[in-house]
Formats: sequence, C-alpha cells, structure tokens
Amino acid sequence: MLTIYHLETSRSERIVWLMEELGLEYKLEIFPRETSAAAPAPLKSIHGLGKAPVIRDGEVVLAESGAIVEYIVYRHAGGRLAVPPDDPSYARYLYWLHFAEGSLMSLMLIALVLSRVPEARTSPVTARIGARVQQMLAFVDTELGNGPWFAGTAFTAADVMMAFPFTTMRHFLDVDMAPYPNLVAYVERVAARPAYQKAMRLAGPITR
Ligand SMILES: N[C@@H](CCC(=O)N[C@@H](CS)C(=O)NCC(=O)O)C(=O)O
Repeated sequence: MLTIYHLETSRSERIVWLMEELGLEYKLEIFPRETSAAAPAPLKSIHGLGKAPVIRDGEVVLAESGAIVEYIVYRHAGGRLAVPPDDPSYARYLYWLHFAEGSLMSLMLIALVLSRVPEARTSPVTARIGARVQQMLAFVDTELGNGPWFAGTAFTAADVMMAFPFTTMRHFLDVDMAPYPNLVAYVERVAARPAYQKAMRLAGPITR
C-alpha cells in the first residue's frame, strides 16, 4: 500500500487530500516539526532532502508534491482528476498544476522569509516583493472568475496543488484576502468538499 510521509502543517496535506478525493487506500505517517519548524531528521532517512511530501509505493520513493500528484493520478487512478491532452481545458490545467509551486509558492516563500527578518521590514526589497504578491493574487483572483475551479468547470488535481497557498499557508504568512472575492469564494468551495474535510481532520494544520 502507498505510504504518505506527512510533515505536520505542510504541503503534504495535498497528497492526503488527493487520496481522499480519489477514494484510494494509503498509510499515513506523520512527522512533527522541530521547534525551529524544520522537518525532523528521520525524514532524511526516507528522502535525501528530508522535505515533505514524500511517498513510498513499493520500490518507488518520490518527493515533490506536483510530481507525486501526477504519479498518483496516472499510476493509481487511470488519469482521474487530470485533464486529457485533447480536452480544451488541458493547457489551463497544466498551467495551474505547475504555477502552484513554480510561481506562487516560490514568491510566497520569499515573502515569508522577509517577514521573519526584522531588519527587512523597511527594505525596498520587501515592498517590491509585497507588490508582486498582490499582483499575483489579483491575477489568480481574476482568472478564478472563469472557474469555479482552476481548470474550469471540473475540480481537478490542479486544485489540489493550488489550494494550499490560500488555506494552510495562511498560518505562516498573513495575507489579507478581502480584496480577492473570487479567491475567498474558492477557499469556501474547497472547504465544503467532504474529501478535503476528512484530509484536514487527518493531516490539516496544527495551530498551537
Ligand atoms: N516544492 C516542494 C517543496 C517541499 C517543501 O519545502 N516542503 C516543506 C513543507 S511545506 C518542508 O518539508 N519544510 C521543512 C524543511 O524544509 O525543513 C514540494 O512541493 O514538495
């Protein structure tokens, strides 16, 4: 059976959510964070970088949430929750599937790091990054107007990748969502999904 190595309050909740959406069985191993918030050393014995998510599927050990999502969707679900290449939504689907980590999370992480450096508070770099975050959120909000889901009318694996920056990431980075009504409505749609609710009960953010 496929094992998900989940780091608490982290992106690896995506994989638990995906498995619940697909109705697939899995084993869940949860790793608490160190007091520094870093992943604990035992995760490194599973994958060299020691970051989450990681899965084990027989001989296969795979990290990187986007790769894991594609692996599960094609290896275990016959392409369910993916969009096939001949579908008009295919390009859109691919775009958001990769945008989540490639553009959005990378920018949000820069903002997160800067928010933790007191000396950076008044830096023009922080202001520039803040403006880029707002620009990106405004773009995503506008695009969601074509929704209700990122690839269009159907919920897909792109949503599994895209929701995290607007849900659990809120516990790390304080982003005011009020100016982005489509995003706010999107997060509500995600939260109403039974599979998401179950995944969050099992592997959702822990706030102490
Ligand atoms: N792009 C990677 C990012 C992996 C990553 O940075 N995971 C975080 C959890 S959200 C982590 O393990 N952080 C703990 C650490 O770096 O020590 C992915 O999508 O899987």
